[in-house]
Amino acid sequence: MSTFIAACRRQPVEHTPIWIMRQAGRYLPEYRELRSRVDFEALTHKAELAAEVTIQPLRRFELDAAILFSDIMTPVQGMGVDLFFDPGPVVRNPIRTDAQIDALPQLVPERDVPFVLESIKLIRPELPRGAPLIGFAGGPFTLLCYLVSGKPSKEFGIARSFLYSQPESAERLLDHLADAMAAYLGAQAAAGAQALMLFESWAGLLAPREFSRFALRAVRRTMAALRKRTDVPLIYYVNQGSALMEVVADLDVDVIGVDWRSPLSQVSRVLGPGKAVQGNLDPAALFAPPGELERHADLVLQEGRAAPGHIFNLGHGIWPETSPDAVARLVDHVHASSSKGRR
Ligand code: 1CP
Repeated sequence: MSTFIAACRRQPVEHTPIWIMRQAGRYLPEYRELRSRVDFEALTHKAELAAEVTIQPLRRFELDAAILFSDIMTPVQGMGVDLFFDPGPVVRNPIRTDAQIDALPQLVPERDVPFVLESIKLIRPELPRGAPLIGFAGGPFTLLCYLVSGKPSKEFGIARSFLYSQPESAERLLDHLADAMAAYLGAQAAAGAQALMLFESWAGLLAPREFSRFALRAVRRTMAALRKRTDVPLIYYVNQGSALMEVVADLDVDVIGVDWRSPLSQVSRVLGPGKAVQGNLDPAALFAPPGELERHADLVLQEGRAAPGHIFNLGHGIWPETSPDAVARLVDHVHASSSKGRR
């Protein structure tokens, strides 16, 4: 079994596995080169190109997992929502009425996003070192943020006020997205994805009560459906979720991913012995001078030893300005340092 899957399952590992959120993308010269010729949507819609971009970071670095190159809005496009990327997702007609919610079709992945499943099949045999492939989707609430607000935003005020002004409509939309993402992730596992991750990038916008009522209720629905369908590890990434750990502790997933704001030992204490943790170096730490970066990585490794399983990662996506050399040093250091201090 790969170190990544073993750590997800809270089993002993010979070194702490590491992968990097947004590892395929704009900080890599080979991605920028391809991207200068092909627009982002074409990259995500052409199975061969998405497969190539997925594999790029694993050729350069000894990463322990690959993540499918796609976007959280790709299945939403597959449901017929008209949107474009600039560079974040922009929805031409934001969804704010019951009529729009009721008109959303259910996602049939094999019909609506066949290129995603095709790229998974192309990627699997090409991955170096037998690295496992992570499939992913956006958390229903994070998708709602983009669908209702219509574009990226710091506070997503329009989406958040929607929860208060039209709570029942919000729940209907979330249920629909929860079912669509269960179908989408289930199809990814069937096509060969070896772990599934749900990104709740905007979890931290909500207080625990609203997070539970809206975001978590929908995620439970997705994860419960997936547990019936597949036995691959399930990961829930909760960005800016320090105040939300108590309420996610009883979610039926294998791994909780967190940002850099709380130490992993503290996160794990709240989550308990049934959850592995993933994270949580500040993406800004990759700008520290050599020696310092390694010291910051060691602090994360040390915190992670308090958890029953630890997958090293950044606390959020890598910045486009990051030097690939810093990534190489980080990956090699995490492997060397964690195999010395074996658990
Ligand atoms: O110009 C370009 O090349 C497009 C930039 C880009 C890229 C490289 C976008 C638009 N999406 C992606 C790929 C992507 N998106 C991946 C695969 C790459 C990898 O991880 O290796 C993944 C997993 C995502 C997921 C994603 N998209 C999230 C969740 C993760 C996170 O960072 O929080 C979110 C919130 C999005 C929305 C989105 N799509 C693109 C951008 C620039 C954004 C963020 C917009 C915002 O700030 O609100």
